[in-house]
Amino acid sequence: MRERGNELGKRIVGIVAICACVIMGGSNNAGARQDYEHEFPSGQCALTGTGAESLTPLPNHAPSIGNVKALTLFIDFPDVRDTAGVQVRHDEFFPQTQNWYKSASFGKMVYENNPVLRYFTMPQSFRSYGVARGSAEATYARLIRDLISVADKDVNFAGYDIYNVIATPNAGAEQNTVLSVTWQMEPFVTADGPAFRNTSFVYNHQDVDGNTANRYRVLVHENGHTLGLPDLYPYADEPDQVGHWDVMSSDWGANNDMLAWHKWKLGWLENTQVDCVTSPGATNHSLVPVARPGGSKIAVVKVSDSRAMTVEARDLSGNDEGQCGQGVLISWVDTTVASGSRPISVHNANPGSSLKCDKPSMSWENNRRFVEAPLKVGQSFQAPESGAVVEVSAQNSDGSYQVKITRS
Ligand SMILES: [Ca+2]
Ligand SMILES: [Zn+2]
Repeated sequence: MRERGNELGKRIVGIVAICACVIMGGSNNAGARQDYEHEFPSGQCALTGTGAESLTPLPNHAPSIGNVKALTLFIDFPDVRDTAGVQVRHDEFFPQTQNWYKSASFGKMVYENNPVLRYFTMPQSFRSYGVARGSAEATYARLIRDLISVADKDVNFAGYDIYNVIATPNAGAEQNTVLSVTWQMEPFVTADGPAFRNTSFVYNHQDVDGNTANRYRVLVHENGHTLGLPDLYPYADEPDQVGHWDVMSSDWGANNDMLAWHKWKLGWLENTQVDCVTSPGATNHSLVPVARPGGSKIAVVKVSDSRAMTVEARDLSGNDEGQCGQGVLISWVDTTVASGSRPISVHNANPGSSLKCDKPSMSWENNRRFVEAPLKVGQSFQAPESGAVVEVSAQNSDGSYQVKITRS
């Protein structure tokens, strides 16, 4: 469990959600959907490492292309009954989560929400489950088994890619304690057949500075795990290296999109939208901001089979509406690194920036620290590892950035 103070040094803010993806083997094709068509990342820059940022889709995760079926269930407990009503809780997450994925995927992922609009009261008290940040798999297996026991007669569990279990917001935790988590487990036995392979649990609220409009974003983050994405924030007590540039790093506060690497990984970018830079010499790239459809989205400067520097443009459009800084963002991806061990690191091009950003997403020190991470027009950067030089020469009238990359 990690906690952070904000700039006031008073409020304790837990950090986003914990990834606890447990892959327990079993048949790779159990429950596989026939309509899942994924253009797998390919080409010289498709790194081959097998860590959390591997470009090979993991078995048994939810598809990220086409119709993705989510079953959304609501739970409360004998000692913590819901008081606000299920529709209120539902509307915190939908349709915003669906819209977020539609925008982020450029319409390639269609998030089908199937809510059961009632609270199922669990057979045991919230206290008895001992839900805490970092709770073991057994705790969540018990929750799922008990939910099945109370809901199976009323709900057909079969045929879903994602199972959302949303607890009444008053269950057990202060607002700023993060309990939300996603598990991948062997499917559970239900009267309808196997179910609950990929399950996202959401608790309480994640409000920042009284802003309640973006409570849904924790579900976007958790569902990102069901698609196979890792946590980009560090589990250990070490500096964050991504800030607000990906919802798998920061899911609090104002809206943000995903890094282009994640969009490539999920099949939301065509391989033709990836500029692979492997040879010495200069190349020119016109990069369309990742939140906008079309065009080249990412230049990948491959350093080794498992490591690359990535170059992408960010602006304030689409899901990046909540950003403050914009420009050309440079990151390093290492496909040998595990979730929560900083598999991606963003380069901060303007560490001394004094940009004043009053958006609620930027109330954390680490997010503010990376607000102006992108290179602006006229700025350049020489990468210490590859020796490659990235120069941002102009912003075109269509919003794309003109970038020159020179490899030695
Ligand atoms: Ca049933
Ligand atoms: Zn997470």
